[in-house]
Amino acid sequence: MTQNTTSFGQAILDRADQLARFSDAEAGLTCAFLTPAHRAAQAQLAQWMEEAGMSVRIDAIGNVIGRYAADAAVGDSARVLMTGSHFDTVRNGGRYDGRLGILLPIAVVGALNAAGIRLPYHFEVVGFAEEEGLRFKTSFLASSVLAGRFDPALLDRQDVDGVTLRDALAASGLPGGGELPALQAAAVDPASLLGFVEVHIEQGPVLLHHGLPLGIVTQIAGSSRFQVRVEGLASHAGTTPMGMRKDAAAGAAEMILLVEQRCGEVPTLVGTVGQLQVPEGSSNVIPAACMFSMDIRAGEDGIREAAIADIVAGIQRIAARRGLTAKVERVPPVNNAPCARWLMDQFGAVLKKRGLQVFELPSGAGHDAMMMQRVTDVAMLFVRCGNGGISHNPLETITADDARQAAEVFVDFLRHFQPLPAMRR
Ligand code: HGY
Ligand code: MN
Ligand code: MN
Repeated sequence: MTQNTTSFGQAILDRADQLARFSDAEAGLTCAFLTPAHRAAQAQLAQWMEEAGMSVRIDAIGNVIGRYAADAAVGDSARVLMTGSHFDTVRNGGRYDGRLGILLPIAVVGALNAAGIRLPYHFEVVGFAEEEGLRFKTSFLASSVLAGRFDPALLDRQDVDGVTLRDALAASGLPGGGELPALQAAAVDPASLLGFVEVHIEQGPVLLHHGLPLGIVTQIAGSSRFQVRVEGLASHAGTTPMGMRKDAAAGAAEMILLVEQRCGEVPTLVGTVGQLQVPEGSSNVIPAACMFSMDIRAGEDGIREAAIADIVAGIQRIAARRGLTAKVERVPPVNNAPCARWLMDQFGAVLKKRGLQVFELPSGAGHDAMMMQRVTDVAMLFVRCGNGGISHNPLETITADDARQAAEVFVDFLRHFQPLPAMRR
């Protein structure tokens, strides 16, 4: 296949720039689920997929799914190799997190189509509508629908303006109008899948430090998220003696330090409090309430669960000692997801053939592949992250040459892809 390789990588980066213009905020890139910017990004992706030669559908949660149909000679028996990643972002995020894993396969399909090459299987590219949880404090909302793992309780979850997920979907004009049966019917039939592969920026410094453009992911670290509400008693900041206070914010501060201390005890364990609020607080009133998020992750589920048990018990101990109450609400956890050796090896064979080092590394970040791993085998190709490996930050970057190499590896992978003879599920 001939392709203009110099422009291949730059074209992908240019599209990431174009997509980043659809933002909820004037400065930087914020693309939360079902905002006008999000709908514009969705429409743009659908257009690019069609131009690349795919037929496009949009499902009940807003996923954009492009299909590059199998070679007609394969007939009705063709199954689907799926790829994709998310197009929502964190607040003031980077332009490659998630999006690279949609834009790169679209470019790859465009090149295959231009060269008149069809694959012996259907190849589907999914733009997942929501992964980061920014608006409804969920995680993997869109891939959970596709994987048939949608939690109906999430329909009642509210955004900061009190709009429920159910109402947001009903107002969106998406097929199914937010009705549960439509969300359930959007699940893919696992028997139709050959596997799921995701290209993603590494979001860390490992490939950069090793001087390598690409890496193959071994497993994706499990994660648990919580919302904690601490309640105390509002009283006068000038007249209440220090020993007589029920200060919810001071209690929360001690709890946050506990998260830091406990998660610092084990190398692969990490814990983050990324949101912290004193609702309706005043500078001269002792805080009656304090709310914070917790995100706890580890490469092993047992290590994560042990830390959570200690932290939740510690939160209750701190609350009791201070005369406070603490309510800990847990978002359904996502367990550690191993990648499939047979798929990893097919990526490895391509890297080797192309003279690239076969380098394997675990992912500390969560990805849509974790949810898809519940219904099919998955693999991930990581692309080097520049600027010291920073991500969830506007400084996140990749080079055009690394994007080119990733796209070429992906083309090679697709053209030599061998399905597993007997699917494991
Ligand atoms: O939070 C994560 O790991 C991912 O970026 N959603
Ligand atoms: Mn992210
Ligand atoms: Mn991501």
